[in-house]
Amino acid sequence: MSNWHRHLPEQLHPSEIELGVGETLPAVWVSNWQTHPERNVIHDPALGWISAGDLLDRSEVIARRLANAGVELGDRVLLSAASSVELVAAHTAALRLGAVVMPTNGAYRAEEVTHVVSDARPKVAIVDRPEWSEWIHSCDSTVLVTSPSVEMEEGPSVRLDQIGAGSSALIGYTSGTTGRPKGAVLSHGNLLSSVRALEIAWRWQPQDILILALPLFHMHGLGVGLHGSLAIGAQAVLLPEFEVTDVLDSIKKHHASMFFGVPTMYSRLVESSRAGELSQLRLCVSGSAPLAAALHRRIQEVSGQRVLERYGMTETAMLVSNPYEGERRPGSVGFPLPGVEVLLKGDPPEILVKGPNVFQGYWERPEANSQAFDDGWFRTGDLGALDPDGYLSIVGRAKEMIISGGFNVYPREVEDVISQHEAIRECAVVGEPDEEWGETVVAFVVADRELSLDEIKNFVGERLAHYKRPRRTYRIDSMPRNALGKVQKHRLAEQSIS
Ligand code: MLC
Ligand code: AMP
Repeated sequence: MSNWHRHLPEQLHPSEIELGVGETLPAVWVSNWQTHPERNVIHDPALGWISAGDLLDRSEVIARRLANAGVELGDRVLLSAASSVELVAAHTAALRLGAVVMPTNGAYRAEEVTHVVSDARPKVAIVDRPEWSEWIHSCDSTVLVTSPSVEMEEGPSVRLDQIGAGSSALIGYTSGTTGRPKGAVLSHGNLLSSVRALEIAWRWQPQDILILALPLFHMHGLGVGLHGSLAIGAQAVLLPEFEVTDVLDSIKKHHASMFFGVPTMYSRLVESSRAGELSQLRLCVSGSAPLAAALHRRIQEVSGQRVLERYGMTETAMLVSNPYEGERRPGSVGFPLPGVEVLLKGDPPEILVKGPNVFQGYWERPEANSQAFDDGWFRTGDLGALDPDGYLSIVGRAKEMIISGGFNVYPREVEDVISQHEAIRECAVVGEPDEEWGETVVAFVVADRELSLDEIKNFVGERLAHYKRPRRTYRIDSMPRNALGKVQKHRLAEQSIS
């Protein structure tokens, strides 16, 4: 299934689509910056607007510092910080140097940080949390740890923008059934083709101003929001935290035209008495988790906005989107984006994809790679259904994963941690539907003694990112198991709870 024409403006034929797969992100960005150095590109609350010329200079200076520190083509650079102009300059500098950026969630705790560091062995880590330095050095003392301003010695000028479209750009960590995050390697061609497809499908223009309150360490904020704005030569207003008032104030102040968010953000926005101010935007996009049809309708009621829901993944960037023109169907994710092909296979039908956006494979995981692909098609682990007129809906997941507020939680990872608690004999973690978070993490435990929720929450919170902590815990007498001894998660709710 492709149906790309559903995304195209009337005058554009599918054969004329140019996804720029032969180019790299920095080549496109630098060309924009050099053409219009006076244009404002990024705004952050501390520095205000910075111009394209300024970003060009900043990225060059930081690239020189990274090179002087020994970063070479193909070396990894870990990046984890609140959104800022400095972070953008560091990110663009690393890519211009040909390094591979590892965007890393700032909520990670010691074990999560050491896992990604020992897995991908970055040469430099650019982080804004002081405790990370010790965590990183505990597993690799050779990593140079620095802050987002990259205060390091400059060194002579270096050759930048030398890489090709097939070169790796990002390693995005994402789990899977094993519970240990794997690095998804995306090339410049993968990321640029996805942005170009969105440019066409969403009519993204240089005059657009995006309010970007998503963190810059995941595909949504980074691969869509930031990379898209820079490639199109548009503007992005960075908000280091999501606050309803800040988002609405920024829309007004900057005469913004777009907002991208996860469903939890929209559920908070509609609660505001000022939600009607969203009507000022040209486009509101939702993704990373299912947008409930009722919330989709509620947003339209209070603001007139028909939110455009789209579907993506770390491994594939953006895949499927509702159309800009025509019906944006609540509960559906729409049609494959230009360049992307989708196939439903198996029973229940799993969504498989092919296209220039599909990643290069998992970092140093040949076995995971062979399981991830089926005859050249990438297996998303999501279950799909097609409406008779071609709209795709995500109806479930073949993979065991909870999406809470747009962040993925893998039950196995949380179970492994809870099981280490001295009083817990067995545990099972599941997702429960939740109006604000979409799903929320819930733990069922068989324990030797009475345990408070806080005890388990804190135990997990010390070892894993805050969003992986259970919000509810039930103590049960025994785990429901099948004849083979496997825990039957669907029967957990029936257990007598003490
Ligand atoms: C924060 N908390 C969460 C949480 N975020 N708990 C569960 N799930 C989450 N996602 C916790 C806090 O630690 C705190 O706990 C409590 O909830 C309330 O915090 P808050 O201040 O209200 O939360 P806030 O910081 O405002 O965060 C909410 C949020 C954030 C929605 C802004 O979660 C967020 O930025 N989500 C976006 C995730 C994202 O970018 N996903 C893209 C993945 S890419 P306590 O105990 O202290 O009260 C992808 C591909 C694709 O999926 O298709 O895009
Ligand atoms: P991640 O691994 O963080 O990139 O998350 C990717 C997963 O998020 C997908 O496999 C889907 O399960 C889910 N996802 C992304 N967008 C949507 C959406 N619009 N509706 C439902 N699920 C989504």
